[in-house]
Amino acid sequence: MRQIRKLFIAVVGVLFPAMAAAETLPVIQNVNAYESLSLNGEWNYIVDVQEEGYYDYRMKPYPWGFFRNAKPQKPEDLIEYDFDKSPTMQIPGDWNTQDERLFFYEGTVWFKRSFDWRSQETGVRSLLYFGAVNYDCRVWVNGQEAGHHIGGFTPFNFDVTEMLKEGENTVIVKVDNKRHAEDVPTQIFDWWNYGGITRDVKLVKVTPVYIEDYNVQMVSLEGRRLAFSVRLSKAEAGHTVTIDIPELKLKKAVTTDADGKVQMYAKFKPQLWSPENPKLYQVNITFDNTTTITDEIGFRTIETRDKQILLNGQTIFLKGISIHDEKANGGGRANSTEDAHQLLTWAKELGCNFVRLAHYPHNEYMVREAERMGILVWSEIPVYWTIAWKNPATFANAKQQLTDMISRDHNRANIIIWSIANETPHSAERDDFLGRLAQYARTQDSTRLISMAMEVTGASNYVNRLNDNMNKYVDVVSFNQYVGWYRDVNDAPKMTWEIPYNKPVIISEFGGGAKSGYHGAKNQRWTEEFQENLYRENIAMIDKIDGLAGTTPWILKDFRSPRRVLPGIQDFYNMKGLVSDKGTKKKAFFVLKQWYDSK
Ligand code: GCB
Repeated sequence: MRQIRKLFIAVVGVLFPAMAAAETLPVIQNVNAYESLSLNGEWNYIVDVQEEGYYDYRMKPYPWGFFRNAKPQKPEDLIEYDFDKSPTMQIPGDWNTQDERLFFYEGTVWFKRSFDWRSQETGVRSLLYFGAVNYDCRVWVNGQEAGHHIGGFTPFNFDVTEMLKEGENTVIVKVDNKRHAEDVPTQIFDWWNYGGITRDVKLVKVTPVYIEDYNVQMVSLEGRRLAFSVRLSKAEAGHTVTIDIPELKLKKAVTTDADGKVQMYAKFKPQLWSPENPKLYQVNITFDNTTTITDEIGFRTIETRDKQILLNGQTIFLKGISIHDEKANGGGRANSTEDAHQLLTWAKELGCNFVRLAHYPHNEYMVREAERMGILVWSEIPVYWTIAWKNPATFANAKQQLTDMISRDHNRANIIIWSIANETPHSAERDDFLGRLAQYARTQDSTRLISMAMEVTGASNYVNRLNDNMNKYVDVVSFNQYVGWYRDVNDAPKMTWEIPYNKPVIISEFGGGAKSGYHGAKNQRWTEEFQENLYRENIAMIDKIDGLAGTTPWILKDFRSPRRVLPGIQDFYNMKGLVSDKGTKKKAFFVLKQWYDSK
């Protein structure tokens, strides 16, 4: 099938290069383990408010778009753009913080980068990999369309082998971050819609058949059994895959079946990964005795028993905090180990053993750094607020983002919860959408817990009841509540909480805003004292909730949001951070820390 498709691409590519899309392949597991050419760095860009680089004046896609990277050939030629004379910005990076004209911009920007490439070996294939591009992107290599991707926070790769040539090559990417009601996330959301190529770009060298995905996991605590599985990029029998964990003196070779898969079990006795001992083992996986990829993998179990969460068979209280994938100091989208380390160090100082990476999959450095630092993770997709529940394309989009989130991170020991939604309004269509999504999540990963951030409905002023049909699909019941901010703080002592399910409970959000350095009485909104009091009252209130297994208050750091317009206070920041955007700790930070330290 792939051969026929390749032929089709080649023929169409010759006749009409811009229309010949390459194959969109499943995301390659552990991309950083492969030899690759980084395409990070300076890219030229053109802001295209009316998308004239893609649509003609009748709004039809046309073959003379900017992706041709045309240059005048004769003096009289009319070419009204020039990538090489256009400004540059750093990739990965959002455009909002790199060009002040683009701070609020939501629309299309074109990017171009040239690079030198030589085909040193025959039979080597090249995958063009993007860590994430927000939101809708089309990619061309040397004028041929490599592919189209939607979704702003998950990786994707195209096979561009047939499009490359010796010497100079050019990649052009059209990125559009306009919001639409049918998208995931939808039109409204409370964070900055950073546009652009926000994560790493690379050309990855793979063998003609390669390991597309592998899974290395401990399946049972008592028996300590290792489960190892592999899926090749092609359904081909007879390939040898070797797993080697030198520190455990475990080495086994297995042969793929006709589906290009292997599944193997072995007894082993690893030290267990935990927040106190975030032990990772070097794991080498070799394909056909030629290519070896190396990963760092931890082994642990996660399960629930009645209202408890058990890590490695022991009850754990999840001392968490919510985090957005945003750098400090107004720096825009995060995308490095340094960015991750900064945010996670604050979380550690707060006494956390857990973080909620809201409201979309964060960059891979964040997850890996948290794993090294012994921090457990809740990871989620941006099914947030008013999604177009009835639209099958919206469901397919959410499902693809869920697939890609799980594909990228299913070997991370620290991820214990996949969350499928946040604060969604109840309806039959929503129940159908989320029910199917939750069931699908289990088919992709049966070893982790499933949750979603729900909302309580008020039975009366002071009685809060969780009554959500989705409870049957989740392992952990989570909900957001804003007593003290959107509701009166003085009511906190009178509140009761009814959660009629025999499952652990996480308060996935609570909190309120304060401007760092602004002081006053505890009833003076926006002061640090107001936030401090709110935290005191909330902690006293939620500590009594039956089955409370953890919290992830909202939020670690003030973050940018276009919904937060109050001059002099918000100035386009959501101020609910426990640290300011500059990293200054607010008074409430120490209230939460004290509670966590006592737990
Ligand atoms: C919420 C949302 C979160 C908002 C927060 C707020 O419930 O889940 O994304 O930022 O409230 O600050 O209002």
